[in-house]
Amino acid sequence: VPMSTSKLDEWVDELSRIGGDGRAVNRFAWTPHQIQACDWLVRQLQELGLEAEVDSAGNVVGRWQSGEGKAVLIGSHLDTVPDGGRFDGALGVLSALETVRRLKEDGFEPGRPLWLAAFNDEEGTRFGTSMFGSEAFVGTDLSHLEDRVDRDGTTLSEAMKSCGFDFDTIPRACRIEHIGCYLELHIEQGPRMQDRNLDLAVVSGIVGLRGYRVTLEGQTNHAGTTPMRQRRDALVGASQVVLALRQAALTAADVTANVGRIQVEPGGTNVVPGKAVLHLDVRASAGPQFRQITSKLEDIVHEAARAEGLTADIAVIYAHEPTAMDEGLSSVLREEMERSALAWEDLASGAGHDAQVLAKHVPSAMLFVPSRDGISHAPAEYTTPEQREPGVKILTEVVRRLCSSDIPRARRSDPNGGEAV
Ligand code: HGY
Ligand code: MN
Ligand code: MN
Repeated sequence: VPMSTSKLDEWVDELSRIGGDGRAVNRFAWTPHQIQACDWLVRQLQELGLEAEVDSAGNVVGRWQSGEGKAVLIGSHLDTVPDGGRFDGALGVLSALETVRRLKEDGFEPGRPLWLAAFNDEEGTRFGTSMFGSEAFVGTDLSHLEDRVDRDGTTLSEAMKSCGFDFDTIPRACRIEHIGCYLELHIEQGPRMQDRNLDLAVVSGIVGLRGYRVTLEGQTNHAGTTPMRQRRDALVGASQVVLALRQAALTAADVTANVGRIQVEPGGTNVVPGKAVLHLDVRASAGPQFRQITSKLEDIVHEAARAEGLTADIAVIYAHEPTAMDEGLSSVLREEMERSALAWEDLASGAGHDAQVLAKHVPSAMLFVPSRDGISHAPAEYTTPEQREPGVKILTEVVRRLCSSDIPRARRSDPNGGEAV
């Protein structure tokens, strides 16, 4: 397909303006920008002749009802992290949209339904509810999230109501029974493809990740009159957690740890902090390391609390297991990449994705396109038009094959060392 006829680049620019200020994109679930992006996508899908709507969990679902059997589902997410880039999630959704456009333009008649999803709140930016939309789509019980609050004290159910959604109707979004397999195109969000001059990558597996809210409480006191050795300083305890956690990740193989935010109270310059709340994220791609870093995290927090005379509370706010991709589907991706004579390799994903939710229910696979200098979750996130095109080309050819034949089923190896499922 000559790139001149591709709509992808135009759509990237158009979508970037929804919640974007020309520098960064801020498009969070249950906000007018997210609703505007969903409505924009529904319009594009309808213009291509698909049935499309926003479901009760805020997902956009487009359906090309053709042929028979379970649907091939393609897509990603439209929401972003704070001050995010223009490609994380969005490029996967728009590449899926361009795939549908090309197949329609070719006069292709799918032998099975082809669905497109833009999952809501993959990032969990406001409420820590990561993979919210894809979890609802596969039927996960989300009732424990109802009273989650954001930084302003707004509850999730109030935020949903403000956009015309009802927390109690989330279960209606479950439509996994109609799906035969899932394919997601995503930017790599790391430097390996650029370092190795790769055009494409097949994702071998997705990292396990856990998000925590750690609350340390000591004693608020006077900064000048409280003897140094009599302080119970929550920020000192938090600082020990930050550095010990980094050390633990540095000395373990293939583990990451990140403290993204610390709130300190009461926040006076001349007041010993009595309370510190840390939001942190730990990851590992294999089961044993994942279990090790999550238990090490607890030891680190309790050790810091003991040393500073603090109380500690550790709350898990999100948790997704390390997840292998489906071998059968991944082989189809590899065959098409091999046929394209482009440079490709298998790569593990250090980022979490909706595919790790879908993979627990249907054969799922992912392909990557490069990120300039590996930057992501930042305004500098970029993938050139020339780097976007191979991804759409492969996605289109693989979808064409999957919609014309049986969906390959293969036994998936379980990275947790358990039995293949
Ligand atoms: O955090 C992640 O890896 C994903 O972007 N939600
Ligand atoms: Mn992301
Ligand atoms: Mn993403």
